[in-house]
Amino acid sequence: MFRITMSPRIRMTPFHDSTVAAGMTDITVYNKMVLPTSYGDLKAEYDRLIEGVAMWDVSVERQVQLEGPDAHELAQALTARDLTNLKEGQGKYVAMCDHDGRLLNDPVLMKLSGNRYWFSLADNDMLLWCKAIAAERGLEVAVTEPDVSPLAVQGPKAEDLIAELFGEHIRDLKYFWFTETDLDGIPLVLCRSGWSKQGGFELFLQDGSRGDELWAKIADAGAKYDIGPGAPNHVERVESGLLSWGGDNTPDSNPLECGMQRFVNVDCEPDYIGKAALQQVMASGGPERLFVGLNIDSDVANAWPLPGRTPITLDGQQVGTLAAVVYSHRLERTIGLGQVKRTVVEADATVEVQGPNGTQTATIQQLPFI
Ligand code: THG
Repeated sequence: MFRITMSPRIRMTPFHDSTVAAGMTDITVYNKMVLPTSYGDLKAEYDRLIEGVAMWDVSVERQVQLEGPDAHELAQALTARDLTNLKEGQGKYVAMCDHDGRLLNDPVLMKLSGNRYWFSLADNDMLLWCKAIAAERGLEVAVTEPDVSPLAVQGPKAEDLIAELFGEHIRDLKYFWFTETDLDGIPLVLCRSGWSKQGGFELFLQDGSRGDELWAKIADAGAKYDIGPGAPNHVERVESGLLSWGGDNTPDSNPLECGMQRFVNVDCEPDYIGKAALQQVMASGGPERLFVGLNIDSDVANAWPLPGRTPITLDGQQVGTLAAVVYSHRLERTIGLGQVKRTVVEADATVEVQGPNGTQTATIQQLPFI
Protein backbone atom coordinates (compact mmCIF):
# COMPACT_ATOMS: atom_id res chain seq x y z
CA MET A 1 0.00 0.00 0.00
CA PHE A 2 0.96 3.62 -0.34
CA ARG A 3 -0.03 6.83 1.39
CA ILE A 4 -1.65 10.01 0.14
CA THR A 5 0.39 13.21 0.42
CA MET A 6 -1.89 15.92 1.70
CA SER A 7 -1.44 19.61 0.88
CA PRO A 8 -3.51 22.81 0.98
CA ARG A 9 -4.64 21.97 -2.57
CA ILE A 10 -6.73 19.18 -1.12
CA ARG A 11 -9.49 20.64 1.03
CA MET A 12 -10.50 19.04 4.31
CA THR A 13 -14.22 18.95 5.02
CA PRO A 14 -16.06 20.60 7.94
CA PHE A 15 -16.61 17.08 9.34
CA HIS A 16 -12.96 16.06 9.05
CA ASP A 17 -12.07 15.89 12.74
CA SER A 18 -15.26 13.95 13.45
CA THR A 19 -14.56 11.43 10.70
CA VAL A 20 -11.05 10.88 12.07
CA ALA A 21 -12.40 10.50 15.60
CA ALA A 22 -14.99 8.01 14.28
CA GLY A 23 -12.16 5.79 13.03
CA MET A 24 -11.93 6.69 9.35
CA THR A 25 -9.29 4.44 7.72
CA ASP A 26 -9.49 5.21 4.00
CA ILE A 27 -10.03 8.24 1.83
CA THR A 28 -10.12 9.16 -1.80
CA VAL A 29 -9.83 12.61 -3.37
CA TYR A 30 -12.95 13.91 -5.11
CA ASN A 31 -13.52 17.44 -6.39
CA LYS A 32 -10.09 18.19 -4.87
CA MET A 33 -11.42 17.38 -1.40
CA VAL A 34 -11.11 14.52 1.07
CA LEU A 35 -13.84 11.89 0.73
CA PRO A 36 -13.77 9.26 3.50
CA THR A 37 -14.38 5.83 1.94
CA SER A 38 -14.18 3.45 4.89
CA TYR A 39 -14.01 3.06 8.65
CA GLY A 40 -12.23 -0.28 8.45
CA ASP A 41 -15.10 -2.77 8.12
CA LEU A 42 -16.79 -2.64 4.72
CA LYS A 43 -19.26 -5.44 5.48
CA ALA A 44 -20.46 -3.76 8.69
CA GLU A 45 -20.82 -0.47 6.80
CA TYR A 46 -22.89 -2.24 4.13
CA ASP A 47 -25.10 -3.99 6.72
CA ARG A 48 -25.78 -0.70 8.52
CA LEU A 49 -26.90 0.89 5.28
CA ILE A 50 -29.14 -2.04 4.27
CA GLU A 51 -30.65 -2.79 7.68
CA GLY A 52 -30.22 0.28 9.88
CA VAL A 53 -28.88 3.77 9.41
CA ALA A 54 -25.50 5.17 8.43
CA MET A 55 -24.15 8.71 8.28
CA TRP A 56 -21.51 9.88 5.86
CA ASP A 57 -19.56 12.96 4.91
CA VAL A 58 -20.21 14.01 1.31
CA SER A 59 -18.94 17.58 1.51
CA VAL A 60 -17.15 16.70 -1.73
CA GLU A 61 -20.48 17.16 -3.50
CA ARG A 62 -19.64 20.81 -3.82
CA GLN A 63 -22.38 23.28 -4.65
CA VAL A 64 -22.39 25.82 -7.43
CA GLN A 65 -24.87 28.58 -6.66
CA LEU A 66 -26.56 30.65 -9.38
CA GLU A 67 -28.13 33.78 -7.97
CA GLY A 68 -29.74 36.71 -9.78
CA PRO A 69 -32.52 37.61 -12.21
CA ASP A 70 -31.09 35.30 -14.92
CA ALA A 71 -30.47 32.31 -12.62
CA HIS A 72 -33.27 30.27 -14.16
CA GLU A 73 -32.16 31.02 -17.69
CA LEU A 74 -28.61 29.91 -16.85
CA ALA A 75 -29.75 26.78 -14.99
CA GLN A 76 -31.84 25.75 -18.00
CA ALA A 77 -29.03 26.44 -20.48
CA LEU A 78 -26.76 24.15 -18.44
CA THR A 79 -29.28 21.32 -17.92
CA ALA A 80 -30.43 18.64 -20.39
CA ARG A 81 -33.87 18.46 -18.78
CA ASP A 82 -36.99 20.62 -18.98
CA LEU A 83 -36.97 22.85 -15.88
CA THR A 84 -40.21 24.70 -16.73
CA ASN A 85 -42.20 23.07 -13.93
CA LEU A 86 -39.45 22.85 -11.32
CA LYS A 87 -40.89 24.25 -8.08
CA GLU A 88 -39.28 26.17 -5.25
CA GLY A 89 -38.15 23.56 -2.72
CA GLN A 90 -37.75 20.86 -5.38
CA GLY A 91 -34.63 19.15 -6.67
CA LYS A 92 -34.04 17.03 -9.74
CA TYR A 93 -31.32 14.66 -10.85
CA VAL A 94 -29.99 16.21 -14.05
CA ALA A 95 -27.39 15.88 -16.78
CA MET A 96 -25.06 18.75 -17.67
CA CYS A 97 -23.64 18.39 -21.18
CA ASP A 98 -21.07 20.12 -23.33
CA HIS A 99 -21.90 21.40 -26.83
CA ASP A 100 -21.26 17.94 -28.29
CA GLY A 101 -23.71 16.34 -25.87
CA ARG A 102 -21.02 14.74 -23.71
CA LEU A 103 -21.90 14.34 -20.04
CA LEU A 104 -19.89 16.82 -17.93
CA ASN A 105 -21.65 16.10 -14.65
CA ASP A 106 -24.75 14.46 -13.12
CA PRO A 107 -25.67 16.76 -10.23
CA VAL A 108 -28.79 17.19 -8.18
CA LEU A 109 -30.22 20.60 -9.13
CA MET A 110 -32.09 22.38 -6.33
CA LYS A 111 -34.36 25.41 -6.79
CA LEU A 112 -34.11 27.48 -3.60
CA SER A 113 -36.14 30.32 -5.08
CA GLY A 114 -37.00 31.81 -8.45
CA ASN A 115 -33.58 33.44 -8.64
CA ARG A 116 -31.40 31.05 -6.63
CA TYR A 117 -30.32 27.53 -7.67
CA TRP A 118 -27.72 25.02 -6.50
CA PHE A 119 -26.03 22.34 -8.53
CA SER A 120 -24.90 19.67 -6.07
CA LEU A 121 -22.01 18.26 -8.00
CA ALA A 122 -20.30 15.04 -8.94
CA ASP A 123 -16.54 15.12 -9.56
CA ASN A 124 -15.74 17.82 -12.14
CA ASP A 125 -14.82 21.52 -12.16
CA MET A 126 -18.27 22.85 -12.96
CA LEU A 127 -17.82 26.23 -11.27
CA LEU A 128 -15.51 27.19 -14.16
CA TRP A 129 -18.01 25.96 -16.75
CA CYS A 130 -20.99 27.75 -15.15
CA LYS A 131 -19.07 31.02 -14.78
CA ALA A 132 -17.86 30.90 -18.37
CA ILE A 133 -21.29 30.24 -19.85
CA ALA A 134 -22.86 33.02 -17.72
CA ALA A 135 -20.19 35.51 -18.77
CA GLU A 136 -20.22 34.60 -22.46
CA ARG A 137 -24.00 35.00 -22.56
CA GLY A 138 -23.90 38.28 -20.65
CA LEU A 139 -26.33 36.95 -18.03
CA GLU A 140 -27.15 38.83 -14.87
CA VAL A 141 -26.30 36.12 -12.37
CA ALA A 142 -23.63 35.58 -9.72
CA VAL A 143 -22.00 32.16 -9.97
CA THR A 144 -20.30 31.21 -6.70
CA GLU A 145 -19.44 28.35 -4.40
CA PRO A 146 -21.46 28.84 -1.19
CA ASP A 147 -20.45 27.58 2.25
CA VAL A 148 -22.50 24.37 2.00
CA SER A 149 -21.48 20.82 2.96
CA PRO A 150 -23.81 17.82 2.67
CA LEU A 151 -23.93 15.14 5.36
CA ALA A 152 -25.85 12.01 4.29
CA VAL A 153 -28.07 9.95 6.61
CA GLN A 154 -29.08 6.78 4.77
CA GLY A 155 -30.84 3.50 5.43
CA PRO A 156 -34.29 2.21 6.41
CA LYS A 157 -34.11 3.78 9.88
CA ALA A 158 -33.02 7.21 8.58
CA GLU A 159 -36.56 8.58 8.39
CA ASP A 160 -37.39 7.79 12.04
CA LEU A 161 -34.18 9.47 13.16
CA ILE A 162 -34.69 12.57 11.03
CA ALA A 163 -38.35 12.84 12.11
CA GLU A 164 -37.25 12.72 15.72
CA LEU A 165 -34.81 15.59 15.12
CA PHE A 166 -36.84 17.79 12.76
CA GLY A 167 -40.48 16.84 13.27
CA GLU A 168 -43.04 14.44 11.80
CA HIS A 169 -43.68 16.74 8.82
CA ILE A 170 -40.45 15.59 7.18
CA ARG A 171 -42.12 12.23 6.46
CA ASP A 172 -44.15 14.03 3.78
CA LEU A 173 -41.07 15.36 1.99
CA LYS A 174 -40.98 13.83 -1.50
CA TYR A 175 -37.82 12.55 -3.17
CA PHE A 176 -35.36 15.37 -3.96
CA TRP A 177 -37.61 17.95 -2.23
CA PHE A 178 -36.05 19.98 0.56
CA THR A 179 -36.69 22.53 3.26
CA GLU A 180 -34.50 25.23 4.81
CA THR A 181 -34.32 24.66 8.55
CA ASP A 182 -31.88 24.39 11.43
CA LEU A 183 -30.86 21.96 14.13
CA ASP A 184 -30.51 23.79 17.45
CA GLY A 185 -29.47 26.88 15.52
CA ILE A 186 -27.15 25.14 13.03
CA PRO A 187 -28.41 26.37 9.66
CA LEU A 188 -29.05 23.72 7.03
CA VAL A 189 -31.11 22.56 4.10
CA LEU A 190 -32.76 19.20 4.68
CA CYS A 191 -33.34 17.21 1.49
CA ARG A 192 -34.73 13.73 0.87
CA SER A 193 -31.85 12.47 -1.25
CA GLY A 194 -28.63 10.50 -1.18
CA TRP A 195 -26.50 8.19 -3.25
CA SER A 196 -28.12 4.91 -2.25
CA LYS A 197 -31.45 3.26 -2.85
CA GLN A 198 -31.99 2.57 0.85
CA GLY A 199 -33.77 5.86 1.44
CA GLY A 200 -32.68 8.78 3.55
CA PHE A 201 -31.80 12.42 3.71
CA GLU A 202 -28.95 14.83 3.19
CA LEU A 203 -28.30 17.69 5.60
CA PHE A 204 -26.68 20.53 3.69
CA LEU A 205 -24.76 22.32 6.44
CA GLN A 206 -24.69 26.08 5.76
CA ASP A 207 -21.95 27.02 8.21
CA GLY A 208 -18.63 25.22 7.70
CA SER A 209 -17.46 26.15 11.21
CA ARG A 210 -20.14 23.93 12.78
CA GLY A 211 -19.50 20.57 11.09
CA ASP A 212 -18.29 18.71 14.16
CA GLU A 213 -21.23 20.05 16.17
CA LEU A 214 -23.72 18.78 13.56
CA TRP A 215 -21.96 15.42 13.30
CA ALA A 216 -22.12 14.98 17.09
CA LYS A 217 -25.84 15.81 17.25
CA ILE A 218 -26.68 13.23 14.56
CA ALA A 219 -24.41 10.61 16.11
CA ASP A 220 -25.93 11.16 19.58
CA ALA A 221 -29.56 11.12 18.44
CA GLY A 222 -28.83 8.13 16.17
CA ALA A 223 -27.25 6.04 18.93
CA LYS A 224 -30.53 4.32 19.77
CA TYR A 225 -30.83 3.30 16.08
CA ASP A 226 -27.24 2.01 16.15
CA ILE A 227 -26.15 4.65 13.68
CA GLY A 228 -22.56 4.38 12.55
CA PRO A 229 -20.21 6.07 10.13
CA GLY A 230 -20.15 5.02 6.50
CA ALA A 231 -19.32 6.24 3.03
CA PRO A 232 -20.87 6.26 -0.42
CA ASN A 233 -21.22 2.48 -0.55
CA HIS A 234 -19.62 0.86 -3.59
CA VAL A 235 -21.37 -2.52 -3.29
CA GLU A 236 -24.84 -1.04 -2.71
CA ARG A 237 -24.47 1.46 -5.51
CA VAL A 238 -23.48 -1.27 -7.98
CA GLU A 239 -26.50 -3.35 -6.89
CA SER A 240 -28.63 -0.21 -7.36
CA GLY A 241 -27.03 0.78 -10.67
CA LEU A 242 -26.17 4.33 -9.55
CA LEU A 243 -23.75 6.05 -11.89
CA SER A 244 -20.34 7.11 -10.61
CA TRP A 245 -19.53 9.94 -13.00
CA GLY A 246 -16.00 9.81 -14.42
CA GLY A 247 -15.54 6.25 -13.20
CA ASP A 248 -18.28 4.36 -14.99
CA ASN A 249 -18.38 6.41 -18.16
CA THR A 250 -15.71 7.08 -20.76
CA PRO A 251 -15.11 10.84 -21.20
CA ASP A 252 -16.81 10.92 -24.61
CA SER A 253 -20.12 9.50 -23.34
CA ASN A 254 -23.41 11.29 -23.69
CA PRO A 255 -26.01 10.91 -20.87
CA LEU A 256 -28.00 8.36 -22.91
CA GLU A 257 -24.91 6.14 -22.70
CA CYS A 258 -24.81 6.55 -18.90
CA GLY A 259 -28.23 5.23 -17.95
CA MET A 260 -29.71 8.73 -17.73
CA GLN A 261 -32.39 8.36 -20.44
CA ARG A 262 -35.17 8.80 -17.84
CA PHE A 263 -33.73 12.11 -16.72
CA VAL A 264 -33.01 13.69 -20.11
CA ASN A 265 -35.52 15.58 -22.27
CA VAL A 266 -34.27 15.50 -25.84
CA ASP A 267 -37.30 17.19 -27.44
CA CYS A 268 -38.43 19.70 -24.83
CA GLU A 269 -39.33 23.32 -25.63
CA PRO A 270 -36.45 25.05 -23.78
CA ASP A 271 -33.05 24.95 -25.42
CA TYR A 272 -29.93 23.83 -23.57
CA ILE A 273 -26.27 23.18 -24.31
CA GLY A 274 -25.91 19.84 -26.06
CA LYS A 275 -29.56 19.52 -27.12
CA ALA A 276 -28.87 19.56 -30.86
CA ALA A 277 -26.16 16.92 -30.42
CA LEU A 278 -28.49 14.66 -28.42
CA GLN A 279 -31.22 15.10 -31.03
CA GLN A 280 -28.68 14.02 -33.63
CA VAL A 281 -27.90 10.90 -31.58
CA MET A 282 -31.59 9.96 -31.46
CA ALA A 283 -32.09 10.75 -35.16
CA SER A 284 -29.28 8.37 -36.04
CA GLY A 285 -30.93 5.47 -34.25
CA GLY A 286 -30.03 6.00 -30.59
CA PRO A 287 -26.97 5.92 -28.36
CA GLU A 288 -24.05 3.81 -29.50
CA ARG A 289 -23.57 2.27 -26.06
CA LEU A 290 -25.71 1.55 -23.02
CA PHE A 291 -24.92 1.50 -19.30
CA VAL A 292 -25.69 -2.04 -18.16
CA GLY A 293 -25.28 -4.61 -15.44
CA LEU A 294 -23.05 -7.65 -15.91
CA ASN A 295 -23.54 -11.03 -14.27
CA ILE A 296 -20.01 -12.32 -14.02
CA ASP A 297 -19.13 -16.02 -13.88
CA SER A 298 -17.15 -17.04 -10.80
CA ASP A 299 -16.78 -15.15 -7.56
CA VAL A 300 -14.54 -12.23 -6.80
CA ALA A 301 -14.48 -10.86 -3.28
CA ASN A 302 -13.40 -7.44 -4.44
CA ALA A 303 -15.14 -4.76 -2.45
CA TRP A 304 -13.15 -1.81 -3.78
CA PRO A 305 -13.47 0.18 -6.99
CA LEU A 306 -11.34 -1.02 -9.90
CA PRO A 307 -8.31 1.22 -10.45
CA GLY A 308 -9.23 1.58 -14.12
CA ARG A 309 -11.78 0.55 -16.73
CA THR A 310 -10.98 -2.71 -18.55
CA PRO A 311 -12.20 -4.03 -21.92
CA ILE A 312 -15.38 -6.00 -22.47
CA THR A 313 -15.01 -8.18 -25.55
CA LEU A 314 -17.09 -10.39 -27.84
CA ASP A 315 -15.21 -12.91 -29.98
CA GLY A 316 -12.00 -10.98 -29.29
CA GLN A 317 -13.41 -7.62 -30.40
CA GLN A 318 -13.84 -4.82 -27.87
CA VAL A 319 -17.53 -3.99 -27.41
CA GLY A 320 -17.44 -2.04 -24.15
CA THR A 321 -15.73 -1.11 -20.91
CA LEU A 322 -16.04 -2.67 -17.47
CA ALA A 323 -16.07 -0.07 -14.67
CA ALA A 324 -16.96 -1.94 -11.47
CA VAL A 325 -16.95 -5.48 -10.09
CA VAL A 326 -18.29 -6.39 -6.66
CA TYR A 327 -19.50 -9.39 -4.73
CA SER A 328 -23.16 -8.67 -3.95
CA HIS A 329 -23.96 -9.78 -0.42
CA ARG A 330 -27.69 -9.81 -1.14
CA LEU A 331 -27.53 -11.60 -4.52
CA GLU A 332 -24.65 -13.80 -3.35
CA ARG A 333 -22.86 -13.54 -6.65
CA THR A 334 -20.44 -11.34 -8.59
CA ILE A 335 -21.87 -8.43 -10.52
CA GLY A 336 -20.48 -5.50 -12.43
CA LEU A 337 -21.29 -2.30 -14.27
CA GLY A 338 -20.14 -1.16 -17.66
CA GLN A 339 -20.87 0.45 -20.97
CA VAL A 340 -21.60 -1.96 -23.84
CA LYS A 341 -22.43 -1.40 -27.52
CA ARG A 342 -26.18 -1.16 -27.94
CA THR A 343 -26.28 -3.76 -30.72
CA VAL A 344 -24.54 -6.26 -28.42
CA VAL A 345 -26.97 -5.50 -25.58
CA GLU A 346 -29.97 -5.91 -27.92
CA ALA A 347 -28.61 -9.24 -29.18
CA ASP A 348 -28.45 -10.46 -25.56
CA ALA A 349 -24.93 -11.70 -26.26
CA THR A 350 -22.65 -13.34 -23.69
CA VAL A 351 -19.45 -11.29 -23.44
CA GLU A 352 -16.04 -11.65 -21.83
CA VAL A 353 -14.79 -9.22 -19.20
CA GLN A 354 -11.30 -8.55 -17.86
CA GLY A 355 -12.03 -8.65 -14.14
CA PRO A 356 -9.80 -8.96 -11.09
CA ASN A 357 -9.72 -12.75 -11.72
CA GLY A 358 -8.68 -12.44 -15.35
CA THR A 359 -10.94 -13.27 -18.29
CA GLN A 360 -14.46 -14.29 -17.27
CA THR A 361 -17.70 -14.65 -19.18
CA ALA A 362 -20.64 -12.41 -18.33
CA THR A 363 -24.26 -11.96 -19.29
CA ILE A 364 -25.83 -8.54 -19.64
CA GLN A 365 -28.80 -7.34 -17.66
CA GLN A 366 -30.87 -4.20 -17.24
CA LEU A 367 -30.20 -2.03 -14.18
CA PRO A 368 -30.82 -1.93 -11.30
CA PHE A 369 -29.83 -5.41 -10.10
CA ILE A 370 -31.98 -4.89 -7.00
N1 THG B 1 -26.25 14.00 -3.34
C1 THG B 1 -26.00 15.26 -3.68
N2 THG B 1 -25.33 15.58 -4.79
C2 THG B 1 -24.87 14.60 -5.59
C3 THG B 1 -25.08 13.27 -5.28
C4 THG B 1 -25.79 12.96 -4.12
N3 THG B 1 -24.20 14.93 -6.72
C5 THG B 1 -23.57 13.93 -7.53
C6 THG B 1 -24.22 12.58 -7.44
N4 THG B 1 -24.55 12.27 -6.08
C7 THG B 1 -25.51 12.56 -8.21
N5 THG B 1 -25.92 11.21 -8.46
C8 THG B 1 -27.09 10.65 -8.07
C9 THG B 1 -27.57 9.60 -8.79
C10 THG B 1 -28.79 9.03 -8.47
C11 THG B 1 -29.50 9.48 -7.39
C12 THG B 1 -29.00 10.50 -6.64
C13 THG B 1 -27.80 11.11 -6.99
C14 THG B 1 -30.78 8.87 -7.05
N6 THG B 1 -31.50 8.31 -7.99
C15 THG B 1 -32.77 7.63 -7.76
C16 THG B 1 -32.87 6.50 -8.76
O1 THG B 1 -32.06 6.42 -9.66
O2 THG B 1 -33.78 5.70 -8.60
C17 THG B 1 -33.97 8.54 -7.91
C18 THG B 1 -33.98 9.33 -9.16
C19 THG B 1 -35.30 10.00 -9.45
O3 THG B 1 -36.33 9.31 -9.31
O4 THG B 1 -35.31 11.17 -9.87
O5 THG B 1 -31.21 8.88 -5.91
O6 THG B 1 -26.02 11.80 -3.78
N7 THG B 1 -26.41 16.22 -2.88
